[in-house]
Amino acid sequence: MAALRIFSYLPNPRVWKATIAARFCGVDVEVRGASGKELRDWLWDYDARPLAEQERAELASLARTGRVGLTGAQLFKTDAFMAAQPFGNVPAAFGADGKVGIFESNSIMRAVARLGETTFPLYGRDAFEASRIDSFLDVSLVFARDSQIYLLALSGGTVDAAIHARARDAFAIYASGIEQALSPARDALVGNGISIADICFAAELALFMNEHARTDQLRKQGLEKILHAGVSDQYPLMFAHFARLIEHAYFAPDLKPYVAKLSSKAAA
Ligand SMILES: N[C@@H](CCC(=O)N[C@@H](CS)C(=O)NCC(=O)O)C(=O)O
Repeated sequence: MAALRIFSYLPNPRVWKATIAARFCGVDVEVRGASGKELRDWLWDYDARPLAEQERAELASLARTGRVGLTGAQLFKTDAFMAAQPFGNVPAAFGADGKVGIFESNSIMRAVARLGETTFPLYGRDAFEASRIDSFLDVSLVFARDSQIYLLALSGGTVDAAIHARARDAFAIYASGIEQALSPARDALVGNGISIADICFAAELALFMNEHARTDQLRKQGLEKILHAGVSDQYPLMFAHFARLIEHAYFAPDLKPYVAKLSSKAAA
């Protein structure tokens, strides 16, 4: 039985924070899920599974209205799911018995790092390194919040100048800090080796690249791309670090095809 089970819409770079960490640490992680659209017809539970039409009718009392991403959708979340996952979000992770729920993708990734700490020190070598890693995870979540609002508005056709400006500023603050942390020529955000700070960074930047797939929305609103053609010259160390991480054997299986697909949309 896997040490951790994760349920989510797929593909989802936030789930890959955990699967990349799992490769470093030799932790067995099981991922269950389907596209966001299909998850509307799934039972949201430790034992998550697709529901047949008749089952959906029988379980109508479980239906809860989605609020983030799956806004307005009727989602079949069991009481046990809500007990383990009080915010009702995905990715949703569970310990092996399904009783302990872990939510927030950064915390799910931390769980993997802790489970595999004797194999690889992904969560730092001492209290100070671990806390500095937490600092990067915290700033990444602040960026991720504005990034999520922006990407959902882009995919939902509701982006406006205010949402765009907030995401642009959030990206500039995040990217400047990452650039500074990598100066003058560092190849990891904390200490001397890859940590979950680097994994989180790579996953969040990959997710943000979904902007490339929504240029028509931006054009309609007369807005500029945040990841415009010259952005890698503004943050050269950050983009070089990203490029290195994407090629890494433990990152590549998840992130490389995803980033390649979005990069090709940027080029188009
Ligand atoms: N910051 C969270 C984001 C989780 C999140 O917002 N998930 C949304 C989908 S993008 C969700 O599960 N929505 C379900 C609902 O609204 O009921 C993380 O990194 O895990």
